[in-house]
Amino acid sequence: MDVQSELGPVCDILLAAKSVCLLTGAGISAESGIPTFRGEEGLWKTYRAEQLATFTAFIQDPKLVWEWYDWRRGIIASKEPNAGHKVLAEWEELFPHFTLITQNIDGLHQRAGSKNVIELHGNIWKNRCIDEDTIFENHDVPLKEIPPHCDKCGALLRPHVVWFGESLDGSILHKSFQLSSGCDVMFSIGTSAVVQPAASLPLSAAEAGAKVIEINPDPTPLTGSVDFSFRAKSGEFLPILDEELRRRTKQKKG
Ligand code: BJW
Repeated sequence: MDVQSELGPVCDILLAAKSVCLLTGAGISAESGIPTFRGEEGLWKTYRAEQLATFTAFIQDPKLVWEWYDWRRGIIASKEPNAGHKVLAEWEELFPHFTLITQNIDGLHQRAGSKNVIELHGNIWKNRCIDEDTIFENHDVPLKEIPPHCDKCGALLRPHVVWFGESLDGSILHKSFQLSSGCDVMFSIGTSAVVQPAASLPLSAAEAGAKVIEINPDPTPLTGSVDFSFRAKSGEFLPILDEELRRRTKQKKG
């Protein structure tokens, strides 16, 4: 889709929208230098998902799984939010009803200034006791103990993230579907749209009548069902869209 010719219609839709909802994935953090999961540079190229991102894998070898998370925490801690994260943080003020739902566990949206972020797959800076479910925030890089144990009961701690085969938090998921199916415009940004149930959020928005806009350098299973698909990097495209939106808003006012 040609960016320049489609920018106008997208701005018109956004300026008329009462509520805007976004789903982000690993691609929005790619320009910050954080590896995505799939694709040429993806994390699964080096490690098989089943080896590391399941509870079974964790119980079989907690040290290996924690070493992987410790490595990723080190990468994330050394990176900064990019222009895409920053635009979305500013959009909290721009749109009266704005919802940011992310599959990412890296916390970069919050570091860019986003205040209300719905985290579908958890957060890498939180650890959870496997016996009592107590959650501990932990920003140590590297971790002091691998695998770490609960200060209260001594049981193993696990990363507070959602692994394959695990259910997402019911209330978070319910709220996400409610918001996506009630919005006027839904964005799908930097996600391969293959992991369920997150990938169904833009579809639920489309089914409820929202306009759906995808931003991704590559096509995804969602591409054929959206209204606009911009083949672009989010850190480059979002600032262009933001500038055009603000220019038109100013023009309208005066
Ligand atoms: C750029 C860019 C730039 C690059 N700008 N873009 C059917 C229905 C329901 C469930 C299933 C189903 N079939 C199978 C399932 C089970 C499974 C699933 O979906 N599997 C699929 C792989 C088929 N789902 C689950 O298990 C979920 N639980 C569940 O469904 O519970 C109920 C249930 C239980 C038991 C049995 C069945 C059902 C849980 C899913 C948890 C996902 N967890 C992970 C790991 C989190 C922790 C961690 O990080 O370590 O979440 S997996 C990984 O994938 C991570 C991500 O959040 C998630 C999505 O990945 P994402 O963000 O899309 O990244 P990529 O790498 O895939 O894509 C990046 C994109 O960016 C690419 O498209 C690039 O082109 C693009 N990009 N540069 C913009 N600059």
